[in-house]
Amino acid sequence: MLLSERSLYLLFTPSLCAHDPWETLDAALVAGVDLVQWRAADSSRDDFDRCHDLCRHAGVPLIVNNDVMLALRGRATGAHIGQQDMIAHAARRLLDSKLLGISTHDLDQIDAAIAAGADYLGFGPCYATATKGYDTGQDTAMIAAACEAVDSVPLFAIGGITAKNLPPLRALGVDRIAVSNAILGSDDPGQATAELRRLL
Ligand code: 3NM
Repeated sequence: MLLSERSLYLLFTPSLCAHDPWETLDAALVAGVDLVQWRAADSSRDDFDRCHDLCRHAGVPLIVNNDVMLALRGRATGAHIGQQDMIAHAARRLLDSKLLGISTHDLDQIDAAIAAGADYLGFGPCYATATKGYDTGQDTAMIAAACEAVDSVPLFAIGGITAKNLPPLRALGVDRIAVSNAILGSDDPGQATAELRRLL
């Protein structure tokens, strides 16, 4: 499956799971998560490898947040960086043909990320989210403008997205999302994933 065909991106942080992290990840993969980000700087290499194995068995690419060297050493599919993380051009060079994802928060950052060679973008926060300490979301007009502005690479809307608040985003043009709490914090991660998948 091409990256452009993937639309439900799980940010996986074992410590944020309401239940057993590995059962959570497994249930999410079975129910339709089709891209995973390892977002767990404090976790062990064994945990990373376990995540990697689960994703590989599911045929789902694994992206490492903010650690290009782990992405390379750990044979991940790519790495994701934010605006404060490693400089995008350096990450692009180090990753070579591996995927590079970049978080963006406005149209200038979108242009810069594409110019730096991002393979996909995150754009947010769409809503307030405790996961990253954002108190408010972007203007709806800004979210629509971001979706409209990007057609050369996939754009994943992110930040506070749940099954309840996804439909208005869909109406703004959002067709790919990245989530953490909506799945990891759910009592039934498989059902939560299936519901998001249905809404996409
Ligand atoms: N980045 P949840 S929002 C990691 O706007 C992250 O760039 C964001 O987690 C951005 O789905 C966010 O629990 C948190 O809100 C996503």
